[in-house]
Amino acid sequence: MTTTAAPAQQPVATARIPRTVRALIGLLAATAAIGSGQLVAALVAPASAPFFAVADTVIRLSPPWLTEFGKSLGPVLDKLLLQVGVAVAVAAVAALAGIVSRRGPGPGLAIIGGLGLAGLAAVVAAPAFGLADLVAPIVAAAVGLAVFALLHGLARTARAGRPTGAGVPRRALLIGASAAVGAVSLGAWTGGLLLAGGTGIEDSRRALTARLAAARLTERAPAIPDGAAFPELGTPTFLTPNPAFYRIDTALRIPSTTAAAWRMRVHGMVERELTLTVDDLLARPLVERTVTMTCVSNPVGGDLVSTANFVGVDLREIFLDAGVRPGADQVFSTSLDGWYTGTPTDVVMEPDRGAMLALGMNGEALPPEHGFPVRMLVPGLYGFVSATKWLADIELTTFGAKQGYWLERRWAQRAPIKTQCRIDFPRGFATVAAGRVMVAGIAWAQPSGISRVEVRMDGSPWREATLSTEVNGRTWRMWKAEFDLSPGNHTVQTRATDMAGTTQPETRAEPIPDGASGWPATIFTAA
Ligand SMILES: Nc1nc2c(c(=O)[nH]1)N[C@H]1C(S)=C(S)[C@@H](COP(=O)(O)O)O[C@H]1N2
Ligand SMILES: [Mo]
Repeated sequence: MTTTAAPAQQPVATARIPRTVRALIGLLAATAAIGSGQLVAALVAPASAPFFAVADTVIRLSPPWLTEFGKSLGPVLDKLLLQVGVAVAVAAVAALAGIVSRRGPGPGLAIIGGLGLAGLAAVVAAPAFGLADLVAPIVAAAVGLAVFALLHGLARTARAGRPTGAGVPRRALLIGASAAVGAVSLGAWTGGLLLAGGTGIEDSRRALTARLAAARLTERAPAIPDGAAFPELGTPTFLTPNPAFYRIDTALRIPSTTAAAWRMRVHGMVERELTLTVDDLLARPLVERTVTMTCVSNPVGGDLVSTANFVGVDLREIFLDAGVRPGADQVFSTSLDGWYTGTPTDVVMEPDRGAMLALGMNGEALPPEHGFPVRMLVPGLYGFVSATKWLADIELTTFGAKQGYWLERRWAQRAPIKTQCRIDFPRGFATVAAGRVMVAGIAWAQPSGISRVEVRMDGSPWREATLSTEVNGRTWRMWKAEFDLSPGNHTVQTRATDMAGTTQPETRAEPIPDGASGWPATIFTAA
């Protein structure tokens, strides 16, 4: 920077601010806006932080190639990368706002205002929008505009070199103000994140867990019998502990709606619109069902499959109360974080299907990451067309009228879970002791159940495996088969058959569009 001339004579309004300083002013304004938005949201309405609302909107609007790329990164890295991406984009626009404001702050204010409007629009468009949600984006926009105007003004007069009335050099004032704005903004940002990520719903979860424990169930899941699983042989335990239950979703932040605040409309093509609260659900007959859930993205041999005892209400009964109009072939459900999917109405209405609105999972209220306070569950359908977490709304409609999030991204409309099995022992490329080897694994064929699992070693004839004690058709079933193995490399292969006698096809298919198929195989060594 050169400050050799006598700038005191220069008129304030025409003083030039160096480009990097201008860019920095834009960045500080955006940081102040995001930080204040985060803090105010945490204090007023946690779901209304404009930065997250914009990132959620990106998820809602992103094209198939982007979501598939995201999924390939896994459930943590994809979300981190998305947030970094949105932050970089906002930073670029904010820097531009500063750069284009060569003389007056007008152009930059217009751009910062535009960012503010984008945040506001994203918050308003969120599925669970309420009036209180307006506060954070409005405060954020106002703070962003004010910081931009203030720092831009200071920078112009700093270049003009005039001292302040108090004798403080303008330049020092600009640097001090910028540092203060930066520090306060980052503080507000972190504070807001910590507050929102804290124990907001833990009290509510604890209270709901206690109410579920005290509730009388009209349908109890029978105790899991001994011999339902072979964990000593390498299979999973029959019930998956909640922390180990697989997790798949597009949610950047876990919605923090408490059980007391939760309410959901059942509307659309129904005779009687219903508005349900958690109290309403607890006043209905409560059922407990053991269900195995799986994700359509689970590859052959994959681990996106888990089992739990779910407690909740029967979804068919609710729809019978609402009166589903003829032609309403789609149950369109939306979550508090803005995800949405369509479930075939005829499947939900099957008397024996066991579709439910679940509140409890393995003896506690739903864990936050598995849908607290209420999620949907339809045994036998992949999660992406049935298992909406953080349920916000159910509309009876037609498949012609609207499409679910993954259907828009080329995944299937109807997606029954394919009969499948997995080899858990031996692990691929493992070395086991030669001689007697017990091969073991799991199989599932919801809703009918597994009637047979066959195993073959090194291409020899199929042998029928021993099945574990059956729990119900909606759950996985374990299998085991003993072989006498000579030292060397071996390949073991399996195939499962459902209760109707249909064996899973050998044809390999990738998960997209409606689930992976093919006989699993494992290569290992006996030594
Ligand atoms: N709100 C919401 N619900 C959702 C999803 C989501 O992205 N958002 N993903 C679905 C998918 S693809 C699956 S497989 C299941 C996974 O449920 P889990 O994470 O409890 O295992 O949730 C379903 N429900
Ligand atoms: Mo899924």
